[in-house]
Amino acid sequence: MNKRLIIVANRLPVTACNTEDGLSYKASPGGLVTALNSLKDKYEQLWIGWPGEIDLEVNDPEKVKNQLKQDFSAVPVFLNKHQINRYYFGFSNKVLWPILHYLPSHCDYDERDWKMYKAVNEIFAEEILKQIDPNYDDWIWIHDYQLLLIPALIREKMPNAKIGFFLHTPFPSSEIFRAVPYREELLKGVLGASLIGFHTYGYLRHFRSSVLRLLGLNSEVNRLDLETHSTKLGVYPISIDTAKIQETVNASSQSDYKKIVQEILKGRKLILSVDRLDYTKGIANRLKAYKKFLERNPKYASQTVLVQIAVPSRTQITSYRELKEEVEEIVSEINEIHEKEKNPPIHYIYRSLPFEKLTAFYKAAEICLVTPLCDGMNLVAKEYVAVQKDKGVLILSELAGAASELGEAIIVNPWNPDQIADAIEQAFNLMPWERARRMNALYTKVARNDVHYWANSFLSDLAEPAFSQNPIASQTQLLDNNTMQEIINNFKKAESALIITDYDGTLVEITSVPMNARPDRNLLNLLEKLAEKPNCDFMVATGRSRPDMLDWLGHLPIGLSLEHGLWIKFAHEKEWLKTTSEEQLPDWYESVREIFAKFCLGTPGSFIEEKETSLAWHYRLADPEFGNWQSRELTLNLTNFLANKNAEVLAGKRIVEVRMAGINKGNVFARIQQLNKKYDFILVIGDDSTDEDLFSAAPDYAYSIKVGNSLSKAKYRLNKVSEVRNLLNNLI
Ligand code: GDG
Repeated sequence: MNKRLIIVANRLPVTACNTEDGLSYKASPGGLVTALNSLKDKYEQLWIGWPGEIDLEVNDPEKVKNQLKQDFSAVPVFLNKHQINRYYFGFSNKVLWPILHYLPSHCDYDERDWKMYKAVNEIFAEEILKQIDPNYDDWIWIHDYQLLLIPALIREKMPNAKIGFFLHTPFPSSEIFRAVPYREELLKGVLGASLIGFHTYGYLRHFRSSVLRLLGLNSEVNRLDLETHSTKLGVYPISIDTAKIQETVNASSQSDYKKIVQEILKGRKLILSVDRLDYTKGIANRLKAYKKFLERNPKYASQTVLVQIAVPSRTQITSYRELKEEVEEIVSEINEIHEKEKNPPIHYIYRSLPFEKLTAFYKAAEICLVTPLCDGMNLVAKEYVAVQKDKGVLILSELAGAASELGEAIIVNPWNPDQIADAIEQAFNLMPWERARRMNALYTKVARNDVHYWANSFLSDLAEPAFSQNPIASQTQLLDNNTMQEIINNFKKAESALIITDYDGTLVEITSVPMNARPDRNLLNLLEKLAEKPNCDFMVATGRSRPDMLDWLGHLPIGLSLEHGLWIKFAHEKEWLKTTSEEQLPDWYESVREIFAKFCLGTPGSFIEEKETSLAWHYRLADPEFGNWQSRELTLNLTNFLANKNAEVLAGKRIVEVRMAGINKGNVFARIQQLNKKYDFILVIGDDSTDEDLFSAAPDYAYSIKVGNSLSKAKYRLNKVSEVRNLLNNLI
């Protein structure tokens, strides 16, 4: 089957323009199109996105669709002005964009924008599903922050789809990201992907931390295991088409542009800045720093010119219009200060130039000044390097993703005008060999990690099935429908069956406060029905204390194994069996309680649960990362302290527990032997590490089921509590 790449982005690679002769199409700017064009030989492609504003009363949508499909392999998602205003200018650019760039002061949240963001993501998802063709091996690659909800929408309908997602912006610290309304929904949306790509490891790290803090999901550095699938996480710094840029530099048209640039320079040295006019790009800060540089070095006012190319962007948004005014005021102010000079020291261009002309500016610039306050990557920095090859100096903000790769640039803090002014001075004074050394090193990196490398490395990681990196999931098979049916049939024909299930995380969801995990009405009904089955012994096996469980389940005619097998009683037994003859509290009990108490003080939110012969330290309510560290520290402390004592340390789900050695959930099988009970059907189900003892002690013919994705000795796996309840419901 042929592979096909379905590329989904807010904008199609071509934008519709209304001309007197009807619609025409021009290439949308940006490196993504170039990047993916280079893959055309390898993969057939289909683009899905917004084609720009098209009046569908004047233009027949079917005709537009056919033309886009035929000429550009593109499928339009038609959006009207109202939809674009709320989804794109509204939620995407007035909420997500500023927060993703650490500038929440630019946020302007309107509930209606969020609703439209959701609705438009759904429209995109529907279009993608419509385009899926069973004759192809379709891979879906979704781009950027405007479309965060799509991966989960597709996953819901196509559980095995190959979905890639690439974020072109930064991903900020969880402390900032938590300010996004509906942040959980957005995270869950993007986690529908099989692979999520970021420009830098820093962004990936922040994403993991948000997922942990806001959704409570732990992840590996490169993978996150969810109930329905695994999502890989990776770092793919986007780049440029270096070879193509070199072609442009060598093209004959360059000489005309060179002349135009020389007319602006009039023999002066060029400092170049190129940005979309966006508050993240630090244009005002940079101009103020240039003002400082001129104050300190007045002679440069006649010898240099700063060309600021500002490409109009998102002009519908007030803060962008205000920024334009602010920048223009600073430019006039600086030029007025130096009015006695023949030519003003800042040349401001507010429009988009043909790329060939931009290249002529890159070529002529002695310095390229790239000082965003925050930037996912910044391709301008890389383009300058590609054009210069062995000359020129790049001054680069440490807050651009590109800084993590381009260390040979002069790196500055964009918030510090003195540092930028110093960097300009330093750049002008660098020895020629030092300039060449830095630029050569930069060029080697940019040429090697070009945009083709970027796209190929993302797609080759997407090609790997997520589960292949997940040894856990592959050992324990997902319980499929056939096995489920087999279990049901064998249970029904069994003469004597035994079912043992864990409680928290198996029959009920884990709650942050353990006492909130009371059984609900449905569960009590289910357990009652199972208890009524004449051919079945049903038992709940839990680490919980006797008082808790007697209060919650004591009235039911079911078996109970409590405190990890310390207390065992089958349904029709009168007496509890205590699996130890010790009557006293264990000798380590008081000391362990003291150690736990010390950790409680040092770990806000954690607390101790005391049971008859065991103690548990819970950290579900503590900061998840800090709680994890502290639990490791505590486990280490306890293991040393208990080395020659009759005790075991268990690290479970957000819990560290100390119990008497040799007492575990598996003890129930020894009791079964003592009682000489014989079963021809056994089913054991659990989610936590303490349930592994149950799985190991069960006879070979037993069905064992792990709930969740972590490593297990169980034969089968179910994803969630509701699936366990569904299986049990099928048995009654
Ligand atoms: C987003 C992220 C990330 C600029 N002026 C003209 C022109 N440009 C082209 C440049 C460059 C592109 O626009 C700008 O790319 P950047 O990366 O600098 O910035 P964003 O537009 O904010 O892009 C960014 C990027 O996505 C990719 O993931 O790096 O962090 O914010 O290619 O050449 N092109 C033409 N005329 C101009 O006047 N033709």
